[in-house]
Amino acid sequence: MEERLKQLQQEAIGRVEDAQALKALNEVRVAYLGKKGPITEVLKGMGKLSAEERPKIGAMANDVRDAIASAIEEKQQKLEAEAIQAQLAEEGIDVTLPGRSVKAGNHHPLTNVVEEIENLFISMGYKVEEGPEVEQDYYNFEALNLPKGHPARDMQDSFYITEEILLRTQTSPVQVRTMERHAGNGPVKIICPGKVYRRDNDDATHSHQFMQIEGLVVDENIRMSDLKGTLDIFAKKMFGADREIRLRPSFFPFTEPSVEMDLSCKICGGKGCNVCKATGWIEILGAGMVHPNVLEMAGFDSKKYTGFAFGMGVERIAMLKYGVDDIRHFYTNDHRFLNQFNRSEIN
Ligand code: 2NL
Repeated sequence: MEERLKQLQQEAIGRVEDAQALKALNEVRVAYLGKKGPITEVLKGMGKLSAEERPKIGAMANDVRDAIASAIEEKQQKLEAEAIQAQLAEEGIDVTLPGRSVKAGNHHPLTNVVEEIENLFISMGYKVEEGPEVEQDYYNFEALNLPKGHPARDMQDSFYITEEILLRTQTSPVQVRTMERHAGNGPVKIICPGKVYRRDNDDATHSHQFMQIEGLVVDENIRMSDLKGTLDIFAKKMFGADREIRLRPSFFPFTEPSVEMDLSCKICGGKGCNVCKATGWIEILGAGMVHPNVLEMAGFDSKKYTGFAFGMGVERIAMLKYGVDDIRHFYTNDHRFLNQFNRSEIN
């Protein structure tokens, strides 16, 4: 019996030493110290022993069990410590590695141009007004002297939602709504930036959705010379003090007289090149004196009040300012394009 116990102790401790993982160690515990294990077996067989042998063997069996248990306990602590070390080594962070740079976004070039134009007019006392993109036929057309059936409001050219509701084709409805709010009292001095929509096939110079900025001044004694002076300041501040403007007669249903404004070409200095098509002038916006019908429909007395208005496509202005050759660059979100317009580098 003594021999058997010594042998068990040796065997168990050998297996504890061999165990390389907590799972294997637990198997050793179950095998030697479990209810069906050999030590329990020995203790069960004590009844057959003589009275003097019994306490000796009993004490020895307890010692063997304690020795195995403490060997297991010791090994378990060692394996657990090793497991933590291994995990730490694997999850370790090398704080000496160089960091990954976080790419900061920047403002879209159209946002930059809109804000630049806004600030320019704010400095001349204008207020910025915005309004709905889904608009009533009345505000988009009728109130602008474009009655139903007018050839300039072809159904084919607009995105209609119902007979009376459409996506605005210009930002003028915002100006009409603002004039209505003034209830016949001047002055009105506003610019209206925003998205507009036209049924058109997209190409290098056309987009079915684009941005427009319109300006409107209504007061007593507003004259064509006020319009010309305002546009001249705008052109020089936006494109450089060396630029000239020229006004050509044109037609819009909502202004009378109507003009188109050209900017002197910087590329050829007026001699004639590709961009100005050998004329020395580049067309950049439309304008005119507000049509009396438009003033009257919005509640203004056209004998007392006069006004001027102008409208420009923001993309066209941005293309001329930065030499962009395709309007679609503004909408396709190619970072190689967008990253060239970092605001801190432009302003
Ligand atoms: C263009 C021309 C223009 C206006 C817009 C306007 C607004 C009111 C009354 C009268 Cl409420 N006129 N706006 C006037 C002339 C031209 O836009 O080529 N835009 C891209």
